[in-house]
Amino acid sequence: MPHTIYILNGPNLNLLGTREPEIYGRSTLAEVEKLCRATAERHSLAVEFRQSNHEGVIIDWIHEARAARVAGLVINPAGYSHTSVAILDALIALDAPVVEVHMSNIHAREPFRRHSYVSRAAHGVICGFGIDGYALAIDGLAAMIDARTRPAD
Ligand code: CA2
Repeated sequence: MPHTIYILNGPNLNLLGTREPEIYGRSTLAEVEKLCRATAERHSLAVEFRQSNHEGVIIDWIHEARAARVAGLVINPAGYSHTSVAILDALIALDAPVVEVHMSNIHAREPFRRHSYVSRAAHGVICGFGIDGYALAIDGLAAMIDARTRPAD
């Protein structure tokens, strides 16, 4: 059975490719999903790829990932990065590596975007690489999963 990773996307990311191309590029979320599936396949990882505009739904999916004992999780919490202690708490309860991804460089934007509550629960954070950040996040997560599951010698 392949290891499964969850890739969760927060509010408004369903609109990707339709607005603000100078910040987020022209790719759609469907194209991001395709990139994620191709990247995960190279690491023999199965993918659950989801997007929601609702904080509670995202929290329920993190609980679902916990119950399913997923190998790891990639999350772009979008606007909730900067507001959600509840998503942070759900991620803290997940016993698997978490990589937070942002397409834009949040540190070079408005001051309110420079802090992410979610980062406290993240094993790695990637920002500023556009949608390629998702592929980088999966590569990094795969290395973390390998390190955790490799038998000790
Ligand atoms: O850079 C990122 O990936 C963000 O997580 C994107 C969020 C933003 O609130 C974060 O500060 C940084 C925004 C997601 C909404 O994306 C849209 C893209 C195109 C059109 C409309 C929304």
